[in-house]
Amino acid sequence: MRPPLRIAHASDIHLDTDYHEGDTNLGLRDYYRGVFDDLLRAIVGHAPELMLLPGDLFDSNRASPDTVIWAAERLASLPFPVAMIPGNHDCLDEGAIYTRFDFDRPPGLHFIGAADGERRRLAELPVNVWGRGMIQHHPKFRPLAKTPEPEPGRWNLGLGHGIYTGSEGNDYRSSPIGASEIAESGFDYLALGHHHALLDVSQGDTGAYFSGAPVPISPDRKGTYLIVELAEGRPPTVTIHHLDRSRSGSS
Ligand SMILES: [Mn+2]
Repeated sequence: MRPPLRIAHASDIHLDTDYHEGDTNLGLRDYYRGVFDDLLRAIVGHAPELMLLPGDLFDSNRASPDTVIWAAERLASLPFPVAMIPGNHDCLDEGAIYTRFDFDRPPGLHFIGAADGERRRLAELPVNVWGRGMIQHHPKFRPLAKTPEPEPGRWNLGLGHGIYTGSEGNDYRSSPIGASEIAESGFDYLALGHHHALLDVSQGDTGAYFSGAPVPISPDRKGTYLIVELAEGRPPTVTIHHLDRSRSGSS
């Protein structure tokens, strides 16, 4: 009998959008940092046991070293572990942030970047987290290819960053994620990133969501993140939460 598990799921923060050091766009840098701070403060308030961050923490691999270290310190100081993968904006291509700064080193931070996929068995929780590191956002990259068999007695979670293609293939899209791949994954919960709007793509027994981005995607839509409750013998309970820091006040 697995104990209940509370997870926070947030994605697509895009730190350092249009900021790459210097004095230009400092207001925009600080706005995105402020949203990230709001997000982490709100999540801490839910007292989750684990946070999942499926990609695009940074807007590009040109994010400033200052912001990269700032973000790593924020994540490492949380009172629960964080499991994360790269997205297309902070992918593992040449010059990647994650090859310059090891997000897997700070205690409590689990960066999964293996190109063939890797299952991380967390020591601190009865949880396995699987993910695959994106090198290039391309139709040949399948974020959910070759997922492992679920391990009995543990919560089996997945991370993925890509485009949901539904049941009709659409394999010309970059980083396609098909409905059947979700259904066959066996994950108890799959945390997805890339779509900036919240989207429920659950299939079969697998709860699967795009959390949406914490930065509002339009003036009339607030930013979002999810709190997911897993308990033996019932589907995941997913609660949508909103963030609404406006851009006014940033230059
Ligand atoms: Mn993306």
